[in-house]
Amino acid sequence: MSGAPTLALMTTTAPPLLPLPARVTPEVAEALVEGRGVVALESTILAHGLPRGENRRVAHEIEAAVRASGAVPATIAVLDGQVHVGLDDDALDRVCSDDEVLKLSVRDVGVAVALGRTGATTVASTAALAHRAGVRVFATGGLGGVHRGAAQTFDVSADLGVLASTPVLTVCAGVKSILDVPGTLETLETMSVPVLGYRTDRFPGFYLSDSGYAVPWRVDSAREAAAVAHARSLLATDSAGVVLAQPLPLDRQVDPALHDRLVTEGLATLEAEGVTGKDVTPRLLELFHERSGGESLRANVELVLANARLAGEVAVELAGMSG
Ligand code: PSU
Ligand code: MN
Repeated sequence: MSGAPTLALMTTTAPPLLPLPARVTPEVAEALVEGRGVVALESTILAHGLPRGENRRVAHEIEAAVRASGAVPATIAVLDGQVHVGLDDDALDRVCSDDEVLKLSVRDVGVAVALGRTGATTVASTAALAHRAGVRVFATGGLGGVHRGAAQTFDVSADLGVLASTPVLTVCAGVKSILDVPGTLETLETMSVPVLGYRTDRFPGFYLSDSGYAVPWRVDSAREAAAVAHARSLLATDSAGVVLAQPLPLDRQVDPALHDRLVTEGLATLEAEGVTGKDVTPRLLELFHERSGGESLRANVELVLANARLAGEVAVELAGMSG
């Protein structure tokens, strides 16, 4: 990022200015212009992935985790047709409590902006908007991916296509085991998205520390992860993003037997209810939280916070390399 003209484009107090039709909070804009570490955060996990009440507390904790690593959090959402990069307390309150908040993937963002709607951004749309704003690191819980039975339903998350075309490093705990994990890993390979295990050779399974599949690469520090993104940028081989997958510690994962039961029952309920499309992931998460006595929620929150912390470290390292 360079100099003052960019700051002028990003000033939040003025009406939206082209070419970035977004409100960027002064804190985020300044950090970007000064080349400091910034971490994008999605809002769908808040609006549609966590229960009401809990989500507001977690929203604050995620941002605090990014700050604890010395980086600036930039939670992204669309409010009344305006893209926001960085949310103040009122905006976070709204995302966490308003029933009108839609789930916006990349294809929906332009529509929501044009029609003046309000929505939370998924991994796909958050990564796309983060890139547009000049943010290179992103933290989330689990990526969307290839759903089980996708050969029949064609349900493959738009997250994968965006990761394949957007140079943002995404820190996650793998993909939820409600998905077709090997199918998702194959697709990431086909789409030339590198997957790095953080201090592990195994691809994490979100609630589970190990999905049962290997990762192609391992890094052992935030510095190594940042170096990967930096090298890809220098080599101009960074048209795709990087997935940095951090597992829950083994003693913090959800009990595998409970987990298997939740997946089996959850998928059956979904089929019985006829849930499809963008409602699949939120409904499954809701069922998990209801049926696990809070265990899935506990694990979900812990892994998101750990990812936010690691993303903050990577963002700081990457800022240092580019500076
Ligand atoms: N993983 C979570 N919680 C979530 C999601 C993923 O632990 O809320 C959300 C993310 O926003 C992700 C989206 O981008 O679900 C994927 O939805 P779909 O499968 O409809 O693409
Ligand atoms: Mn889907």
